[in-house]
Amino acid sequence: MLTHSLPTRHVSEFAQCVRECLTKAGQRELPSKYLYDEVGSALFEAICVLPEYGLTRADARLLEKHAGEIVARLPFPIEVAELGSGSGKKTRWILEALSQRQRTYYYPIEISPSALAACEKELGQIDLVSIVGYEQPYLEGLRAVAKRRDDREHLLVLFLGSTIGNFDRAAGEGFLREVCTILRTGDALLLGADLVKPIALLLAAYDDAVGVTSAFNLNLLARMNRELGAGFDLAAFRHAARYDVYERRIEMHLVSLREQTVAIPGAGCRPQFAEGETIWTESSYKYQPEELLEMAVRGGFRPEAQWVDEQWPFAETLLVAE
Ligand code: AVI
Repeated sequence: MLTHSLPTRHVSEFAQCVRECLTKAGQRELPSKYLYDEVGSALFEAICVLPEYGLTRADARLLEKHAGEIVARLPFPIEVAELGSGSGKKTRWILEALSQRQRTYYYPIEISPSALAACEKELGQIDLVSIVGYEQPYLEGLRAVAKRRDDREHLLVLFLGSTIGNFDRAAGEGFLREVCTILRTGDALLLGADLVKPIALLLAAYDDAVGVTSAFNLNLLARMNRELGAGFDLAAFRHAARYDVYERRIEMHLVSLREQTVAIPGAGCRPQFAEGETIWTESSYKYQPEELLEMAVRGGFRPEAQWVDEQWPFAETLLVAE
């Protein structure tokens, strides 16, 4: 696989963000993108197969079941870009359906080189599909992909797995608008988003019995220990999943179990934590199906179709740029 990458800037960016986020007054928060180092990405793969976490299976079921119909609704010829390819497993259904009618270029856009490699391994053997990876942030990568096509070619952008849920609602809508400005009229966006469901199901999905999600969350402290020489005692924090009914979001927190001061030499700070104080590490917003359509319209898209899984409320929404 050919890969376009940017110079590494992650470590210093991480250090700076840790310093800013953990030394500010009030609720401490770290951006959820930092959960995904190599260990975190492997733990996330494990989360995806947990019995409590129905989201990934629902996404895959919908794509398997409706790939033919999705592809039939797309213009021809078309190239495919995916924002956050992950391992690429779910994308297989779309690429296989497309390859029955045309040779297809597939551009996974992903900041993790190991995820790009896994994606190439998973999807590299599909006939008539060529893969060119972009090791870049989503919008930068999408701009580069959109620029390289010729006048006749349309683009299908895949934004699956409910990654939109990790933006707050306004930022999610802003992101869709940004994507739309990069696209040409008639290009498409397939958006996978997790839907509102009973609170007990959500709490179990984000605080599973085996403790994989807990390990995924605590790994952020371990990552600061590894990369920034921090002195976090992982046993002095616990994972907590909370549901905010008003905001319709799951929150992941790391709760300090005692009063403590932690040195983080690589970030040049020594944050203090009171007992019970938390570091908020992720939000996962849950949507109503029609809310996704309204949001997409405000972002410049025309809703073409929507499919909802029957076992685990999750929606696949096909949008066309106007
Ligand atoms: C990647 N993202 C959509 C997942 C989610 O459900 O918000 C991340 C995750 N966090 C805990 N479990 C899964």
